[in-house]
Amino acid sequence: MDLTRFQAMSQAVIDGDREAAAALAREALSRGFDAQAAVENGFIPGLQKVGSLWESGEYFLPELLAAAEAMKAAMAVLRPALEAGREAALSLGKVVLGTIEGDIHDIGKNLVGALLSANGFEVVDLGADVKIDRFISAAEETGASIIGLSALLTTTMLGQKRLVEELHSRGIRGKFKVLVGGAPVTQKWADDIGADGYGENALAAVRAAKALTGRE
Ligand code: B1M
Repeated sequence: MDLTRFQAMSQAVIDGDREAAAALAREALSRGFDAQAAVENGFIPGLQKVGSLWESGEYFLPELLAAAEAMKAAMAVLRPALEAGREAALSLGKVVLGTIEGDIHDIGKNLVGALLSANGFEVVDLGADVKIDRFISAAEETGASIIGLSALLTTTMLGQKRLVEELHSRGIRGKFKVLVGGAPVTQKWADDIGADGYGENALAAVRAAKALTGRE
């Protein structure tokens, strides 16, 4: 895909233009372009730019929301292609996934879910703003081997730490692997809180999940 198409994707998100974002996503698929490249080189850079415009005070909440909606419109078109190639028979195990309580950001989490799914994991997506107790009970109920926690706010990152502590205090820390990620999350943070894995992006999350299940 040429640079101008990626730039157009990015611009559609910056403009908060849902129709343009969806149309560009459809065009990419109809031309046989790689859905993941469209997300990572086209749409995500647009959202990153929106984040900078917000930080510098040029964008306000309505623009942030419109950008998120445009990103979601593109993802709705691309998601089936992102998940394609999944082999029904293959299951690397279950991952209970969600964004931590107090945090409604779910675009990155959805992307991680789509790629985990595409790579043979069964994903139990609890959504966003999920309480710690809900993560643990869903993992127990579904027999998941991994609990995946997304956090986009420096405040909600603390929820990842609390979940690990809660597993310890219930005496079930060894039962689940904890995978963490999200824009403010780092490998150091993951190590500090005693998480088992960290993904800087969705692909890294898949690699980490595979490593945690001994598949890589
Ligand atoms: Co908000 N927001 N937002 N926002 N928002 C950020 C995160 C912020 C960095 C913007 C900024 O100031 N530059 C800032 C946080 C600052 C901080 O905590 N230090 C911020 C803020 C402040 C807020 C509000 C508080 C604003 C307000 O109301 N005053 C509010 C919070 C509400 C709440 O949650 N309680 C808020 C609201 C929103 C919207 C609703 C408008 C919208 C979210 C819509 C939605 O998700 N449904 C929104 C958006 C869009 C953003 C930015 C611009 C983009 C986030 C995004 O989707 N990125 C963001 C700025 C930024 O991140 N640069 C910002 C694209 C996505 C693909 O990347 O989510 O990082 P990301 O996911 C990546 C990796 O992190 C990783 O893989 C993904 C794919 O590569 N990953 C994992 C993610 N989860 C993972 C889990 C894993 C492994 C990897 O394992 C389980």
